[in-house]
Amino acid sequence: MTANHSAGATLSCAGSVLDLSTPIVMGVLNITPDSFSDGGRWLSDGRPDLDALRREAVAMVSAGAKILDLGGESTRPGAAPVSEQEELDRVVPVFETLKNETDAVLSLDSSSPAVMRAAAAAGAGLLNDVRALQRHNALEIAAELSLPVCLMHMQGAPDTMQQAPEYQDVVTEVKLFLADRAVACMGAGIARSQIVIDPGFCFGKTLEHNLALLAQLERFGDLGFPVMAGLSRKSLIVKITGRDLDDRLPGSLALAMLAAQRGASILRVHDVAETADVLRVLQAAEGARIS
Ligand code: 7PM
Repeated sequence: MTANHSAGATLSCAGSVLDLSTPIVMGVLNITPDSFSDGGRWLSDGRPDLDALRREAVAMVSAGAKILDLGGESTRPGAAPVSEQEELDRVVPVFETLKNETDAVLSLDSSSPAVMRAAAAAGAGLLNDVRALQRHNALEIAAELSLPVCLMHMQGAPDTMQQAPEYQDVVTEVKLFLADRAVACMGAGIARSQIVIDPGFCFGKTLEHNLALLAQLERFGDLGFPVMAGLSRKSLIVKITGRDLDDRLPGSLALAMLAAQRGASILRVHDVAETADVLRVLQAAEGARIS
């Protein structure tokens, strides 16, 4: 049974309303030179390749993506920090271009308040922060922008988070962190209905930690917020299957199915069409069981 705790939930994203009563797909467009899976694909000479991004965005939306996640800072392990100006130069032109190209919600993957403000002005409909709005002024700016926010858990920082991740009880600790950040958001004036939470797979987690979070993903639904899961092409697939980067699709699809069955409302993925088919099969199979 798909334990969708956000059944009936919707997310109001700057004029677009997302129906979260069944799991939806968020397509990933990393506008960075070094993101682990599509690094540099959307940049040429360090600048966004707007034609290539336009084509990919249209393709992702026609394949079923309801949200596109655009980020200018690679947050994979060991990633080099990027200046705020570089992040702005990468993402703002892309929002300005894509907002007229598709009716998908455009999500900003950033922790920088200045980038959030600029992206909102350029068409962002969702703020996705891997640091859960902990940077100075991030809470206040997010509240001022009145956009929905995704709060993700990360232990440590991208350049060191995978060296020695350690928890007493990873699920309880991650859940408590997200509950705490959600309370901080509501205290800053962000409506409860505008908050999404995300356990942050591979952000300061070993394979065992990631598998425990996936096994107990339904516990995050108890907090009453829609859950986002980003498992696509991540390192846990390599550790389980031994596959290299170009062959992580089967593992990614299996993880997407499991996350959806365990209550995830938003699946953050690189392979949109394939994941959309997985969700169609899941919903048909669950529908058969229910009826
Ligand atoms: C390691 C490998 C770290 C890949 C990060 C990545 C998430 C995200 C990213 C996630 C939310 C990549 C990702 N992952 N935002 N941004 N949840 N909310 O695809 O799991 O490069 S970055």
